[in-house]
Amino acid sequence: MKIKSKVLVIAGSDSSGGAGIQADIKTITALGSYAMTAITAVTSQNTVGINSIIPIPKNVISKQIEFTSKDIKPDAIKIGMLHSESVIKTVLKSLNKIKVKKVILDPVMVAKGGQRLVDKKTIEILKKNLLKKVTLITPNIPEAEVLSGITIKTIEDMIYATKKIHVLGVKNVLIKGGHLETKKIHDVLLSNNKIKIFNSKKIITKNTHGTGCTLSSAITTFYSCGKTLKKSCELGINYVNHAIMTGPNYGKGHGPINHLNNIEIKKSK
Ligand code: PXL
Repeated sequence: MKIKSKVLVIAGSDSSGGAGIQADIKTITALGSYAMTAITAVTSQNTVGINSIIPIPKNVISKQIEFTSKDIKPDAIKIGMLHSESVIKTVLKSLNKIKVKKVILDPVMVAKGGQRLVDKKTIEILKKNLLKKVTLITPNIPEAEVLSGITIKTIEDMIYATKKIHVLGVKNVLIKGGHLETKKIHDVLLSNNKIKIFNSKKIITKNTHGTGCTLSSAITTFYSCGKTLKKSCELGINYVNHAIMTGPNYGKGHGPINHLNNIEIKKSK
């Protein structure tokens, strides 16, 4: 298979392999592109919870981004967990230097088990400074509530929240509807001042660890290959739905999904 594009991921490491940088690399690779990484923090975790988060020093984060990109220029960047104000400022400086146009931000704030991954001040800096540099942001409902300042209970609320977040300076907004108590799942995209709603079947499972990381990486990969943002979202959502449906059911808590669902592996005899 010929490699289709190059994607740089700026995110945290998840030792359990289901979320974070590990999910990002698997997704980008499964979809046929080349993954590069800048690790912001190292978490020790399993499917039940997080044991520790160790930050990577600022200068090491900026070196990973700048030194890597100087040699192999990414077609697009996916940003995941930025756990502190200083990490956001560091990433911003590096983004300004490497000048990559396609930047997708998954504003990771809370882990699947409910544990907070970033503090309040970090969220303020993200809103004030980072959003302007981003092509698309992909919050889930709790993250969209924090960013928009409104309570989200319905699809109409989701649409309103996309507009509130757009006003903060980010060009395109995809709010993921998985947390709402609707019959189907509705993901709402605001792009070019138009609303598009993607409807998916709800899959009843506790194994959804890393769905957010996986979706944003899938969207980034499709987008890096030249697809439109709308098409990239549609294809990304489809990929994650299949990954959930074919999940391996590992671990005692929120297990991982199947990142390889896009690949037909031929069995050798
Ligand atoms: O899924 C959010 C997420 C992102 N990044 C890292 C994580 C998690 C959740 O566990 O550990 C590193």
